[in-house]
Amino acid sequence: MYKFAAYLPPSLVSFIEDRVISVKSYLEEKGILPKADEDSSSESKAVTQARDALKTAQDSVTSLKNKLRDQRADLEQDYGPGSIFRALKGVCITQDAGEYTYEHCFLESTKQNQRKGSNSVSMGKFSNVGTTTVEEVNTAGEVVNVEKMTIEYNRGQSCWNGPNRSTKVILECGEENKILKTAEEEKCVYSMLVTSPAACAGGEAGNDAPRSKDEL
Ligand code: MAN
Repeated sequence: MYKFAAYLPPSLVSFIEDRVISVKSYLEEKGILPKADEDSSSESKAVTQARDALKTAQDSVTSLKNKLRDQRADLEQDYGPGSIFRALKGVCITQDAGEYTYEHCFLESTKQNQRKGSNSVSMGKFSNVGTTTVEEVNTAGEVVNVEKMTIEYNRGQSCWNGPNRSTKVILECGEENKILKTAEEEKCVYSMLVTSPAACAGGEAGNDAPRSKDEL
């Protein structure tokens, strides 16, 4: 086959060459082959476009997968009975008390922020929604056990010679989201008494306005 063209009539060779040139320029025009004046290492427009489209599609798959992962985590998150605390996630309330400002961000964290200075100590990260029994004096003056909802936070900043800080937020029905009292029950074990409309009877039945006023 060496110098095959040399054995063909010149008219046939030039005919074939013309056909090759016209097919090549057609393919270049359509972007299937790189243009002759382009660097031979560069790829054709069609390949670049296909690569860009693939990258865009891959990026969108990654972003959808991330969204799905977040939605799944959200479905597994404990928002309390009837998901009553869902709307409060990330809502932060504070209370000034002595040298600290205590902070409660619903279903996220509790903090002890120094009022003079910027030191902030984690009193725990959200762990679970639960219940606790507290003693209350009823209208007849008797001490009775009442079950209250709690939001618990643990794995806070470690305490010198003690446990990692933790907080039990005890909820009461009230018109406002408000910290009434913060106490250190034991070293680095805190309790916070918090009022919220979400803790009012009937709140778990849906997102209707709390029925506390009727009941009172
Ligand atoms: C800080 C505060 C206190 C805590 C001590 C423990 O002063 O977080 O609440 O009892 O550290 O060393």
